[in-house]
Amino acid sequence: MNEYFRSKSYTARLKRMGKAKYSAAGLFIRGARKKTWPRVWREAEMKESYDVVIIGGGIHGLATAYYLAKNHGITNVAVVDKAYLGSGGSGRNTAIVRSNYLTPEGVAFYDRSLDLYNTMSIDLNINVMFSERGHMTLAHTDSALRTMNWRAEVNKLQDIDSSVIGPDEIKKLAPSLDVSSDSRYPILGALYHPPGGTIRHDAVVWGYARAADTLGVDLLQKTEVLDILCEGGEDEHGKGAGGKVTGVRTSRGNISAPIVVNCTAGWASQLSNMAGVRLPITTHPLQAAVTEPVKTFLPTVVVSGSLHVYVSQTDRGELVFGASVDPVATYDMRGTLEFTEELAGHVLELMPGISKMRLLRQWAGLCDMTPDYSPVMGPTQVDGYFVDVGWGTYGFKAGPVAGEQMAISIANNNLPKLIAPFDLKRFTEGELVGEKGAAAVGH
Ligand code: PYC
Repeated sequence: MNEYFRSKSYTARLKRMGKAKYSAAGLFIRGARKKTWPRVWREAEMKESYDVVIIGGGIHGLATAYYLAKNHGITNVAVVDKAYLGSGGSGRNTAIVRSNYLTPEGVAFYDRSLDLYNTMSIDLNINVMFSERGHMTLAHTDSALRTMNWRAEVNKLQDIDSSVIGPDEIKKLAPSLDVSSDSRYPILGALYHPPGGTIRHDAVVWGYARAADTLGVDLLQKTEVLDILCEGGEDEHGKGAGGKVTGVRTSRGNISAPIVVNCTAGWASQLSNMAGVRLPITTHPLQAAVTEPVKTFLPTVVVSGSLHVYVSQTDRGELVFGASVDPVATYDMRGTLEFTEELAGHVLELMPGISKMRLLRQWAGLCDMTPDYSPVMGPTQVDGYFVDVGWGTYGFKAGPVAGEQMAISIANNNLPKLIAPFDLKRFTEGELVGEKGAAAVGH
């Protein structure tokens, strides 16, 4: 367990907040006596109508439900998921958080998410294992270094701790990296972002789910949305611009609701078509892999955009790797040998010393890519139909702020300042928010 959660200050803080803490001894005794664990959330009965139906039981959907209930008192809410909570991108990402983006809009947005991640263990009373271990994006070319300098300047203007460092400092922060000038892709410098790090992604899902459930939100798993019901819209089915949402048709029956929120990843555009709202999204798999556990040797998150790889070491000692999205748009999530070979080759160019480590397994998730690598958020041309989609490879780190801001948007039927730049209209009005340069890897 993280030192912080054993500390007196953590216990005192929980006491002040009237929250209980399971001690390690308590957990052991409970296990030894084979006491059954209480359910973490209810098996809710599906009602015929709700004030808000949220599609997608990942971090975004659950966070939106939680903040609707907690900050706006809107509790007659259902979160529906075709599988189990966290079964999509929320359980398939590489758990990296950071706010060192390229545009001022992106920096402000993702930094609010880091704020929320920072206090999440206390706010949700669950150890999300936030490890603020620092995040380093390597530059191997002059043009990459120029982009790192650009990002550092944009970041500093918003008070984000982010700067460009040279090979000596890089070596101190991550001694296993080969910073010699005769390597195949010499490391010229790096964008270093101390507040970045990793978090246990499942714990974030469970924390939001439990908190939303406690506030009265119904979590409906194995409930697939087959149609979004609308009336008054421009097409022959009453969908599209000018219409309004009336509910959803699910695999377990119809639910009526004046507000439906699409918080999905992977199938966001197909779901949106059901409301007659077309999204500029193509869907690509993103593959990741994990090694056997070894003693801790990599203290920071390391990213190389040019070598298409990012890597961090978990608390258990495994290395978790990811790459860029697969080049072909598809919903297929099978791993490929090309990915493994390319990944292994590039990782060894960065850290030749780990050549004996064995890869344990690989997996893939689906990324909904937009033309400018920024999300699409807020109300749409169909009254009552909201979207929180198009996250590309940035979805996990944005979950808390997306939930918080979507809740404001839904409660007030407006577009709060922090997400106004991500309005769907930007694609017709030419106001793109280009975040490709902040991607962990070149896509
Ligand atoms: O943008 O930091 C990132 C990232 C890591 C994995 C996927 N995207």
